[in-house]
Amino acid sequence: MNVSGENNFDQTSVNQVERIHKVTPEEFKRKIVSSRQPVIITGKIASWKASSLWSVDYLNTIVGNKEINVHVSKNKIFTYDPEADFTFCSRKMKFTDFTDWILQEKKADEYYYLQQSPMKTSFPELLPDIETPDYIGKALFILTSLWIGTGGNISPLHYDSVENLLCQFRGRKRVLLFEPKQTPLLYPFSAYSTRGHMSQVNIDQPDIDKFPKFEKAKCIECILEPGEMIFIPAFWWHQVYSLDQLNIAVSFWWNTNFKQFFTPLGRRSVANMIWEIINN
Ligand SMILES: O=C(O)CCC(=O)C(=O)O
Repeated sequence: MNVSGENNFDQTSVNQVERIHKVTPEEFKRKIVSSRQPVIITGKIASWKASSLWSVDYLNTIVGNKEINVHVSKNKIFTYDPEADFTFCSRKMKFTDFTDWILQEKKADEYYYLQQSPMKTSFPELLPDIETPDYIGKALFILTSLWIGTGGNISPLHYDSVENLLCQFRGRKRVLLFEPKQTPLLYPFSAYSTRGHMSQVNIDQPDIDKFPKFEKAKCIECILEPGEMIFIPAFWWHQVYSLDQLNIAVSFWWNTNFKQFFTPLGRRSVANMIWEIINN
């Protein structure tokens, strides 16, 4: 594996993210969720108002200059800050100042990402523009989040213990995915820490002396285009690069089948959750 320049990983046996056009809810459950493989679904979000309406001008009109909370990074990698007790470093700003900043596209000392902002509480005015995909059972649904940022933003390698449909409305995203059984090669932080679901490896510049097994890691890579949604199964590791100046996405999370918690990574995640409950 080339570990020096651009990350150029070996591919897994699956090696491609399949694109499927508008599957039915029944097919989604039977073929996609049960396969435990990431899949891109095309054609599903084209009819949502967000697909045609969500320009900066429209968002400024609807959201206005209300105060929002954005994550801050000096190097465009948006992760927990050791100096802020391993929480995200964040800043309050007016929504319109944030969108102005995005459109300026200039080099800066710090960069901003509206990352995983819960829509119900933070952007209820935008909820009429989207639909909860009919793939998600009402009883299992957890959270809808809004993501707005600029090209170059990186959400570093982590897994979530929930099923995820990440829907892309503006700009593209490059998504690297590592299947759960690659976990020993990805050096997660201790399960007994806030970063238990994150990898210690900077996969763009891996320190192979410190993380030698990472050289054997294999991933699948895809570009998520506007108008597409990607299903990221619970416990798949993912690192996401925003491409293009304006990047807008919405993610939908829902509970996975309890059987997933009996896998090695599932058990690790339960230990991490218990640790978090005890320590919060
Ligand atoms: O889009 C991103 O930057 C990251 C998305 C992600 O990690 C997620 O939806 O779980």
